[in-house]
Amino acid sequence: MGHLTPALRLAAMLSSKNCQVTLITPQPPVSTAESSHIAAFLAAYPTVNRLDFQIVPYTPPEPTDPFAVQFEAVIRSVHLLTPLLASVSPPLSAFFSDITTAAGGHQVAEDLGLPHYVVSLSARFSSFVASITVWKYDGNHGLASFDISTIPSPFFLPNHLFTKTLVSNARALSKAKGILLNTFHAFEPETITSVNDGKFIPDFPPLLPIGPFEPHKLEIGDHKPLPWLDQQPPKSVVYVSFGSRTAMSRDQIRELGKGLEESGFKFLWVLKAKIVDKDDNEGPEEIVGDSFIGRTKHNGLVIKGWVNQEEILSHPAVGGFVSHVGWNSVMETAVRGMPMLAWPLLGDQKVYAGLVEAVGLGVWEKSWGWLGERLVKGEEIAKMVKKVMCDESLRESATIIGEEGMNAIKVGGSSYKVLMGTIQNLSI
Ligand code: BUP
Repeated sequence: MGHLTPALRLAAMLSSKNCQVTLITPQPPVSTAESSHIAAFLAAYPTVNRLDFQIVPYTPPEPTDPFAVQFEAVIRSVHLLTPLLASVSPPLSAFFSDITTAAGGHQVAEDLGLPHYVVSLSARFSSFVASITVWKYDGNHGLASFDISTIPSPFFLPNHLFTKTLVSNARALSKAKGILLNTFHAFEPETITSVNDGKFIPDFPPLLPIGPFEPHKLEIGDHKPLPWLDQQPPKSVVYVSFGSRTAMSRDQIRELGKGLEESGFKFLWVLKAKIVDKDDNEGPEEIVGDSFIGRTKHNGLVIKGWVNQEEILSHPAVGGFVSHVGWNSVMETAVRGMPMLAWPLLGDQKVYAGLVEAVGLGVWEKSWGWLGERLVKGEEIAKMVKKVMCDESLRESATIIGEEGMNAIKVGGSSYKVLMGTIQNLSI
């Protein structure tokens, strides 16, 4: 969802600015969240063309993350896209692809003679990915201000499938016409300026910060926690969610429950227990226990399934967010000026946790490591939740970030100007 969501939002943003958008939808999808979002999106934006793309199934040599398998299947099937896209009417003027499929995307765009734009997340991680082409894998990563301990370990293994794919994507980045980012200048000023001034990688394409991406208005999710939130005092509730594919251990779930209870704050906890939502069939009581639900029923709400996160973050009762620091969540929190507690789960998320802490949007307890790496006890969690909810200077700095984010996307703001300039270039 962390890659589908920005793609759909970008499609909506372009469509609302009179661009004719064709959305390529790989078939079959992996998760229910994916298929329901695509269906709801196409219903809400009827002028967007849908182009189903039958991907060739891929069976990995050993069991692995179903989302990684899907990425691999898409990458392996990408050559089949060129003939499909060649017949789209009216003819395409540009091809946009996610950073995870940048190499294939570049090839398709080149075959069709189209400019290629890469859609990516943060400036920091995108430029970091680009830098791996000039790495020596000896710790010399070429980015002076980058905390090497936040770099995902597969990056140090050149023969790892993940790293090989990234290296080919990184090469494609430097050949793109531009790299569209769900970020804003004031959030990552140093990286954006140094890349765009050519100081980082000479002749690198422009980073185009056009975020925070506007939310799309899709009716998804069976859970409507808003009536419960409506009854809570302002900034009294901590929202807890670790993304759509967190398989947290039962022990950690128990400690998290203890921590929330001990913190004394009200909580809205969106619980996920399996990597793929289709397999996640247990009710919340079965996971956290009836006694927990009973004890906390006046202070907390535990729900399973998809919620409208942006609606929750916009609710006045919500005062802080405990998050796995997926980049979309970071931007959704930043633009609302809400403090967050970063608890990274995998991949690029330690990089984001570091950034969240450095800009003053939130706190990160590094000693917890990756979510699942060690059992973090309830009392440790309670302490950090209190910090996020009570630290006034953190709330002030987060508020300033929120104002900067809102300014970036309003008419005449930095992100607005970059988006309009990009659209103008498409019609040249
Ligand atoms: Br879960 C969940 N509702 O219930 P990130 C997520 N989201 O709106 P990452 C909901 O999905 P992944 C839910 O607002 C964000 O836009 C959320 O993206 C939305 O996480 C998106 O935060 C999740 O970048 O993706 O890890 O990249 O959740 O698929 O692991």
